Amino acid sequence: MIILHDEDTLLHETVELLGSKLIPAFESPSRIKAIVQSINHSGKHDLRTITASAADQTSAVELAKATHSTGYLSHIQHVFKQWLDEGLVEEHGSVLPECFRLHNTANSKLKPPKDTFARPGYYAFDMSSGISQHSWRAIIASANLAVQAAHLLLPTSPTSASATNGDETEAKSVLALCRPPGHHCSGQQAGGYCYINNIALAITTFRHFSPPAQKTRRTSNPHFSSTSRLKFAILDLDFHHGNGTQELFYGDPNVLYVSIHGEDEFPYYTGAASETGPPAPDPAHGTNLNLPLATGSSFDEYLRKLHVALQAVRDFKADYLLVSLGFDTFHLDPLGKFDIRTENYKVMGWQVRSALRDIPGVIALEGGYVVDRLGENLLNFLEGWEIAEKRLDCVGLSDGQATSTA
Ligand code: SP5
Ligand code: ZN
Repeated sequence: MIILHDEDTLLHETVELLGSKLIPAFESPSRIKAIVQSINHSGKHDLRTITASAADQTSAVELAKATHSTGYLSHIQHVFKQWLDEGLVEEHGSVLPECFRLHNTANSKLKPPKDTFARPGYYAFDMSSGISQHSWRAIIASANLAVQAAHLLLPTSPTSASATNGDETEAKSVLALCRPPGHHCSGQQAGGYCYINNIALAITTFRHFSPPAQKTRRTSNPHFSSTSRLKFAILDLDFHHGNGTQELFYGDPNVLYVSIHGEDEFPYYTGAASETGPPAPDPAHGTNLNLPLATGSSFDEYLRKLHVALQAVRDFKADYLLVSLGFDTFHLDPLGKFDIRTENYKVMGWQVRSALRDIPGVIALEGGYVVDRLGENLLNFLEGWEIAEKRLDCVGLSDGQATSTA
């Protein structure tokens, strides 16, 4: 597997509230360090450490404008310095929101508050989206990884990757070690550790850079001026519902969003099975599929939902697959509540890729907070994925039986 990593993603370091205590955020640089170390140690994958050039950064910001408002992006980029200059935060501190958007009858047209101190609450929906000194660099590096992953899968890409042994095969899937993650944020609100929706940027990249023959129909994204008839399927396997991704593509008939997530868990207000897209006869009706799963569920119960999800993705006949991959479904995760074990991820990876074998796929990392188990969980998922992709035989992966070892 080609795996993309950028060391700048380690620069974002913030805090969050646990009860009334401020603690280092669970979403920490050590997550990526642990994953990179495990990948290197395994010697199994084509890990490419890249650094976003100035042009890459500019391009990522331009692509992000199809997804996020310019006011929001500018806020995320500049708020730390503004707070620092006004003495509101210390050099090694974090910007956190105070007062959130207030829904009210009299003044429904909300605008950013004039007070710098109040603005983070306008551009966030929770308090786990703090901004530190170098967060912006990490956020852009993370987004760029998703963009570069998409570039590697484009049919005409000169960098379209051959395997490490130099054979002619084009890459079928690329994993982007995104950090910070992306699936909780949409237009102009950060939240759940997310600032830019990395998956959305990958989709915008496909739409923008695909050969002209594939770009004949106008997209439904009002911010995106190009045209495209490409279809995308997003499979969200993080423990939490990807409210941001759902929101971005809810009205888009060319993007299917499917998610398996903890029922009634964070982000609490989205993720119900009743959220199926705009009402018929809207063409986007039925292009959103939420599969909430009770907390405490076993891997067998998870697999039943996964089969429903994979059938929906197959039926959609997408040109590209995007996987939001979170390991907070792990049984020990501090923020997740499923009973999924390390060896189960091999089955999960196999199930996904064997059902969707021929669709070029970008996998973007989302959550997962048991730092010292992240590497092995990811390696298991990739092993199952590659067994399926290469059509190798492996006993036990098709029926979840590879669950009893280790
Ligand atoms: C990308 C991602 O996984 N974001 C998740 C952010 C979740 N943040 C809030 C979770 C609240 C859980 N309640 C605290 C339980 C402490 N044991
Ligand atoms: Zn999560």
